[in-house]
Amino acid sequence: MNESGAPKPPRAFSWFPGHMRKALRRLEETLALADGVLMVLDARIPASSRQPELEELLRRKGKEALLVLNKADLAEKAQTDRWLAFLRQEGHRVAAMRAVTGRGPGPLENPLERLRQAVHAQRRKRGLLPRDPRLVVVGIPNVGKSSLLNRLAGASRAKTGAKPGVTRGNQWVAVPGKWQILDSPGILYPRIEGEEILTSLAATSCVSLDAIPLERAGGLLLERLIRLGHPPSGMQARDSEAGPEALLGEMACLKSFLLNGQEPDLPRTARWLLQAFARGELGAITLEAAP
Ligand SMILES: Nc1nc2c(ncn2[C@@H]2O[C@H](COP(=O)(O)OP(=O)(O)OP(=O)(O)O)[C@@H](O)[C@H]2O)c(=O)[nH]1
Ligand SMILES: [Mg+2]
Repeated sequence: MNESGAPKPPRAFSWFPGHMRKALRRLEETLALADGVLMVLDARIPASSRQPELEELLRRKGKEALLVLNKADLAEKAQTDRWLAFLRQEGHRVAAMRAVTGRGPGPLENPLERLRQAVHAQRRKRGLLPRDPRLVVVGIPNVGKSSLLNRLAGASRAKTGAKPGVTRGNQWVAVPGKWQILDSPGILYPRIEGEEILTSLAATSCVSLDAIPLERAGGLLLERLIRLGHPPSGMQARDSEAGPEALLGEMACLKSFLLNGQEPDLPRTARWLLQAFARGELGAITLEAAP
């Protein structure tokens, strides 16, 4: 209760520690060197994987980012197309991508080539020799920044991993005759305002499962999957009235995740569900519909 006697709103599950501010400041310095910025989003959660502080910084610096809807192979094609249209309408240049396979820029070829021409023209005007454009890859943890860098470099040059926070320090990778690319560490924390965003981020491994209310996020994901018409196999759409915890209990029984052979093991079930979704084992599913 606060002074007026009204119940306090639930505390948003959010953190914005000092090192985030430090990361933004460091990124600000890096951006001064950058000719182009690749902002990587997860195509399954395009809204929650945007980073308002980062976008604000780019606006302030007059840097236009090329948006990359990555992991498009794990999202629904029709939804991704709607997101592309929406983001273009917002004035962004944007492409869908599967960074983890293939080589070279793929759908980023044209925008990157235009950037290259612009950088050369600008330098010529100033009487300078041409040089390869410097690209900076940014985004929240685990969206595929290092994978994208590797794809653009045509080789495994940066370490990748299924957990958030794999990249630790800044690393420049030169692709002679093409680009120089900076893989910034994935320490631009997402802004977590409310359980819905938290669930999106947990389901895509953008936040560590050890840092969140696991059962709540798992239950909410299950509820959302059912609502979206993608119940995990064995679950049925009619269960959507049951509430997240009951649904998770049902899922536990279905999977035989039981404590002492009888009690549903909710944390284990939640972890399994969130991780299975993150890996795409429940199918290609977009969690956040385009506005
Ligand atoms: N299916 C699929 N998986 C991808 C794609 N891009 C990246 N991944 C996987 O997602 C996980 C994270 O990829 P990284 O490239 O390490 O992501 P990051 O943004 O550099 O992560 P941090 O450095 O931890 O912030 C890895 O397991 C990748 O294999 C994609 O387009 N499709
Ligand atoms: Mg990385």
